[in-house]
Amino acid sequence: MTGDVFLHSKSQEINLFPMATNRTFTMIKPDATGAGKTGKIIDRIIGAGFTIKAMKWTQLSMDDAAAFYAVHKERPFFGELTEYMTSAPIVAAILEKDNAVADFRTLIGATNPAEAAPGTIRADFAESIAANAVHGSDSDENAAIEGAFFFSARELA
Ligand code: IDP
Ligand code: MG
Repeated sequence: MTGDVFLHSKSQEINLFPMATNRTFTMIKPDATGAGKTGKIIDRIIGAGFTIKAMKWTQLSMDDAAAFYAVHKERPFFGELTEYMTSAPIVAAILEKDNAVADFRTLIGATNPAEAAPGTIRADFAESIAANAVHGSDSDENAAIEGAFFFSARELA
């Protein structure tokens, strides 16, 4: 949203907010890693123009999942979500691209794969609204918070 603001001069353009919209955070979720879909999903992500800045294979503890999804703790599906997210390994990654947050949400499709547009990652790989293959940050602010949950400052540099 702020990424298109430029200062113009005779010889150059200076982006005033170079970090504003070019990073997002993703997880490949347990249904996808457990079903051997990780490579295909990473291919889709790279094919859509994202650059992987950092990536790790790890498994969430219950404390990790509860902290990561704290925003959803009052929702009826919170218990199901945290059980599911701890059930098998996940792949966490920082992705870079112009307009990363919005473009990645478009690439993955709607939360419920039954409603996800054809050709999106969730339409093609997700099992259900809970086990929906991938996470994608919903704002620049949350992308930064979520990335810092998994990666050190050195890994984010
Ligand atoms: P999002 O992942 O598309 O941003 P959110 O509403 O932020 O969707 O929900 C976070 C995650 O919680 C979803 O990706 C999905 O795994 C799970 N979830 C969302 N709604 C439901 C539901 O109605 N039943 C079970 N799990 C759900
Ligand atoms: Mg969300």
